[in-house]
Amino acid sequence: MKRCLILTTALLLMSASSTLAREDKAERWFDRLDTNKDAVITQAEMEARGAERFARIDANGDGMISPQEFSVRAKAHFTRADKDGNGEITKQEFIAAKEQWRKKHEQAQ
Ligand SMILES: [Ca+2]
Ligand SMILES: [Ca+2]
Ligand SMILES: [Ca+2]
Repeated sequence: MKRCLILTTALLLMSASSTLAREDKAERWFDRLDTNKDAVITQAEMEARGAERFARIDANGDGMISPQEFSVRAKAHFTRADKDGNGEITKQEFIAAKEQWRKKHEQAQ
């Protein structure tokens, strides 16, 4: 279940950055996972990355993501994207949020 959730989250995050060229995206994704920069991704590196992401969502740190914790996370994303706070995300707001997310992650490189 945990792995499934991590995978789903990873896929969501990957699809959110679809404006980047596919190869460029794959390269960045690889670089981010390859924490010791030896050009290979070990299972430990993969798991470390997943654990980090998991820990960010697991607000009370009990090692499980409850539906509430997951929806808190989703709600935070929604609130951030909904610039005018009217409870709806327009296409413009969505595109702007995606762009913002992409820039944030590029800076984090
Ligand atoms: Ca490595
Ligand atoms: Ca929890
Ligand atoms: Ca709005």
